[in-house]
Amino acid sequence: MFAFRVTATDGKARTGTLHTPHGPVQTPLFMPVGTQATVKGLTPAELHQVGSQIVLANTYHLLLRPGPELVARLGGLHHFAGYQGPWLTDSGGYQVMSLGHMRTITEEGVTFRSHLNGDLITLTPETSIQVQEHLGADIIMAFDECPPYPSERRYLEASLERTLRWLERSVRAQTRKDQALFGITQGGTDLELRRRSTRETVRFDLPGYAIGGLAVGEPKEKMFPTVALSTDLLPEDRPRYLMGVGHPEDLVAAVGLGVDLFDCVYPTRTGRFGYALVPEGRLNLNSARYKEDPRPLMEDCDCYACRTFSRAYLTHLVRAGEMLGLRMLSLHNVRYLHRLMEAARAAIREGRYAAFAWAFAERRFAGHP
Ligand code: PRF
Ligand code: ZN
Repeated sequence: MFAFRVTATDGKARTGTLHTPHGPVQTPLFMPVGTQATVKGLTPAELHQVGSQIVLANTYHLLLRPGPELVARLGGLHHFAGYQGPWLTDSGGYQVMSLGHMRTITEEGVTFRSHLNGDLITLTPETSIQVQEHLGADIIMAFDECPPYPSERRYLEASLERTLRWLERSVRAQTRKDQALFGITQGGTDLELRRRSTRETVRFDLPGYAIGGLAVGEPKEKMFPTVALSTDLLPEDRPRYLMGVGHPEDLVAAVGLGVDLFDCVYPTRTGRFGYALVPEGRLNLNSARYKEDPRPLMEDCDCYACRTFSRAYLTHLVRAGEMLGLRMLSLHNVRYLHRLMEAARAAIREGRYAAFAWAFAERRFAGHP
């Protein structure tokens, strides 16, 4: 049900198809984040139109509100949220650490106060999997602990060992056969610990693996060697998901290292802050710089915003605080990342990924918007 077929490789980069109960998806793939079971500001029809293939939702948020039983009663995420394509849910551990108040980690799980009403809540591997079974995503994530950066080696080690024990409990807790459970590696950027975490995680023979614990503030020259080590150790026939990574230049580099899946709030969040992604970087539409610019955000973009509106009009909407402006920037930004991954897939198929990455870097780091 979750077959993953690599159809072409170019160096370490691969392109392929991941099958899910709600249809196949093409990798490498960027997955937009729909924390509250909605990609902020975009309808399912718009997601479809910009080429989204999987949407990510968060256990932490949906556990607090509206509650997993309610979502289950209303047909799971696919029906509740009206998006019929594949979904992925994150397990909640990471969001507890970044959003929860007064959290304590024990062997049992993580106890925290709800940021909504102060209720005391405990999330364990068992409850995380149970919640994710209620939500009904196609891909669910093991319950893990993502240590902050920097953390002491002793802490990273204890945390990765605990994450492995939690993985075993997550696997045991799974009862549905129509959801793929992905394991998550930890170990920070300590290569020896990351090697241990990856080797032990792979022993569970899961349908996919995520590289966790990165993009938490470490320098890029520590993140990429960790990604490279991880993709060397992960099995070739399973999808590899680099969690929380979403800047265009990081996607291009990580695809070159053999990563297949990504998620990040970056395109939608930066859009809501008034920024448009372009090959040279970002346009800041809060500024007056483009207020009389008749061009679209991006000359060759096929998104609705670029086909319909000028930079001048979008600048007006953003500066006036109109919601259409922020919606259009999110739409364009998500489309931008999907097109970037489409171009990466074509380059891999045609054996020119290195040239593609160089051309991208040249425009991104030496180009003028
Ligand atoms: N674990 C989980 N979700 C995540 C991460 C992680 O380590 C990251 C890492 N930045 C993003 N989202 N479960
Ligand atoms: Zn566009």
